[in-house]
Amino acid sequence: MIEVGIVMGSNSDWDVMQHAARMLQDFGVGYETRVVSAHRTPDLLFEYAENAGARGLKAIIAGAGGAAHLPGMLAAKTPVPILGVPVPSKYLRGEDSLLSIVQMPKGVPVATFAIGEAGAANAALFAIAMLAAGNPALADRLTAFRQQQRDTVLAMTLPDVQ
Ligand code: RP5
Repeated sequence: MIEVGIVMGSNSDWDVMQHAARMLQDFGVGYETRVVSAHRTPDLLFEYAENAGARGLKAIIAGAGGAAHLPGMLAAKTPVPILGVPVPSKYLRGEDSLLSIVQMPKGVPVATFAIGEAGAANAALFAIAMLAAGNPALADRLTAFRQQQRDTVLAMTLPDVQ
């Protein structure tokens, strides 16, 4: 069952967005991936957003760089929660992407994550947390993931001063 859509403005975003896909895969959450560009395929964007709810998507992770209008325009066209991932851009290193995604007008929210790989992975974890509210087995996997992170940090050691 596909519950999460991962969309991005270009296949050049995949290096970053694959971290969302990998996380969903690790948790056994069904997802799909698509290139949907706000500026270059606006009709496809509308079609994807308009059908998302009826197709059973519970969340859409949308990554874009530069003038990153994809997450906001999806949010304008569907009530399915949109999780926006700012992709690092060539000239402004993703600060443009971040501000384009986060500064939504009141009434049309996009949950906005960190620039780059951490944001993509965290968007997936956020979608997993939302789905876990109605899925005890998934909630258990999320708890185990958190415990594993905790144990990794507790086992960290630091070198002696040279
Ligand atoms: C955005 O423009 C995409 O999300 C991508 O981050 C950026 C550059 O796209 P390409 O020129 O690599 O196709 O729409």
